[in-house]
This record gives sequence, C-alpha cells and structure tokens, in this order.
Amino acid sequence: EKLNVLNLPSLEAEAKKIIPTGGFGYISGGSEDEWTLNHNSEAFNHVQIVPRALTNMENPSTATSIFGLDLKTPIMMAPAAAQGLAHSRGEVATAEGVSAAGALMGQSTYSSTSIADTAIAGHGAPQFFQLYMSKDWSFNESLLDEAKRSGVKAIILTVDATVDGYREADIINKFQFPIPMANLTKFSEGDGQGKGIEEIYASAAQKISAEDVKRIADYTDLPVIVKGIQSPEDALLAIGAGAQGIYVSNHGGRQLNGGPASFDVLADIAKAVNHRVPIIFDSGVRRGSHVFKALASGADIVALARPIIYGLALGGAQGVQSVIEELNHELEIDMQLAGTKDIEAVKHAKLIKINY
Ligand code: HOC
Repeated sequence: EKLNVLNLPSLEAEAKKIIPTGGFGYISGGSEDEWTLNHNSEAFNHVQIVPRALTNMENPSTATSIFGLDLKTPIMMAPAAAQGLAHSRGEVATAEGVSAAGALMGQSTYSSTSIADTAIAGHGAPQFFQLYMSKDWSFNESLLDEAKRSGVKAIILTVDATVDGYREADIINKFQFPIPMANLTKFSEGDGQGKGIEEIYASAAQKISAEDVKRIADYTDLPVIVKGIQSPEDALLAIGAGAQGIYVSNHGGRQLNGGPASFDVLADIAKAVNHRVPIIFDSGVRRGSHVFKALASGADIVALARPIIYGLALGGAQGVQSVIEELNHELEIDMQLAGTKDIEAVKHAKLIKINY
C-alpha cells in the first residue's frame, strides 16, 4: 500500500514516533547547534524561479541520465548509513522503492545490508556505491571489487568525514548501533554492532589527499565521484586526480557546522567544473522547487536521504517509492509553471536573486 505523503518536511514528526530515540537522533541530527543543517533548506530561498506562462507547456518530462544510465527522475537516494535503524529490511527495502520510482540508489559503506544484497534488490536499476576510505587498502579494494562484481555503476568516494562532526544527539543518547553493518563483517571493525560511529570509523582514513583519490580512481575501472566537495578548489583537485564526478554536499549538516549551506556553494563549483564531469548535489533538499533550483544552478542529479529514510520507516519499500514520487510530482508542477519541458531546459533556466 502506498504511503500518503503530503510533503517531505511533515514526515520527520511521523517517523519520530516509530524510530527508537537513539536511531532517530542519529538519522535526524546534525553537528553542534545544527546551524548548517537548518540553513541547508533555507538557502534555497536565496534565489527564485522565473515563472513562465505563455509557453504552451504540458506534461514536462523529468527523465534524465548520468554516465549513460537512464533514469525517470533526477532525484537520487543519497548513500546514507545504517538504514536498518528505520526498517528491519534496511537498504534492501530502500533499493526496491528507489528502483520502483525509477531513481538512482546510493549505497553506503556503513549499510545494514551488503552491497550484493542491496544491488539484487534494485532489480537491475542503477546503483552507486559510497566508499569510506580505510587505512587498510585491502578493505578498500575488497569493497571496490565487490561493488564491481555486484553490478554497481559508479563509486562515490566520501572525503569530508576524516573526523566525526560533533553530534550532540548521539552523545545525549549514548548512541551505539544496535544492528550490524553488513560490509564490515570480514574486517577489523567487526560487524559494527554495539559501537558508536567513532569506533566504527577508527580504522578509516583520518586524512585524505588528492593522491588517495588518484589511487582509488586508478584501482577501479568504475567512475569515481568525489563526495563532500564545498569549494571550487577541491573540485578542481578532485578532477585533476581522476574524479569523473563531483558530489557537492556538506553531509546534511552532520560534519562541519558553521560552514555554508550546500546550495550556496553549488553555482560557483559548477562554474569551475564547467561541465567537464557531472555534478551530484545534496543537503537540505525537501521540495520540488529545491530540486529545480539545484538543477538550474549546475547539478545533474539531486540527492537526499532523511525524508526517504522516514518514508522507509513509515511504509517500507512503498514508503520510499511514495516519497520520491511525491517529490518528483512537485518538480513536475514547478517545471510546468516555469515553462521548462525537460531536465535540460531546467538546467538552462535562469534564476533570479532579489535581496529583501
Ligand atoms: C567519523 C566519520 O555518513 C554519517 C555517516 C557516517 C559518517 C562517518 C563519520 O553518520 O553521517
């Protein structure tokens, strides 16, 4: 049965009623006083979409592609960790819902289900695998190999998490993961169960350079997208090191608090990237108009996680599908009212900035 979704922001309060406190704090929380977390969504109000009426427009198409992979929507499930906190079937159910919505799925290193199981659940729909680089290169290579074997289409290498953001909800709740992390079972981290994020991350790289990006890009023949980019300088370093995609993100306000909203840095990064590689964007996306504005500011794919995880908690795979479809429906309406017939037109839409 489909989940009745009026809008994405309203899902958090509903999900809070059913996800245990520690897990909910981990999923919903940001770092320090959550200034960056809160500004991520507000920042979309810094620009406006130009309404167009006399365009003879109906049924705009949200179909798009990345790396030649066809998608029904530019909306992507960001590679969020430990979705077993929200639903017993975890990422397997998420993958089913994402695939049913015709969207792109991101899997996390810290998934509750394995790369292979999540990939199978996607029924052939495109998935990307996110890597937290370990100091142990056999760990990195083993996960990159498994991703390739499982039919994953690209690697998302996260570079903004060399240390855990100061997440007060986890401290207050003394949060430890109550469920195993399937990709960790054969490594020194054990399976991750009964540990906090810092313990789990202890064997991961605590410093990352452009040389590391190069080493990973040289190892795998899958395209490597570097995630956690918030400056043109880092975007250019990543591309210089062999990145075939840039992922603009401030980790949903979970890492550096006091940094800019992700949307506020997107256009400058896109200008520096200059269409050499595709750009994925996340952090704060809750509305169709947010997706529109991100695309018109240089993103090719627009990702989000928390609302989709709330949909997972509230309705399993169908909840996931319903959340993505509702957001895509808002995007379709916005596209029609802006006179943009397809995603390419949205990318060329002019945004206006009015200082109040
Ligand atoms: C110490 C590094 O993406 C999250 C996950 C895991 C982050 C690892 C932090 O909770 O945002």
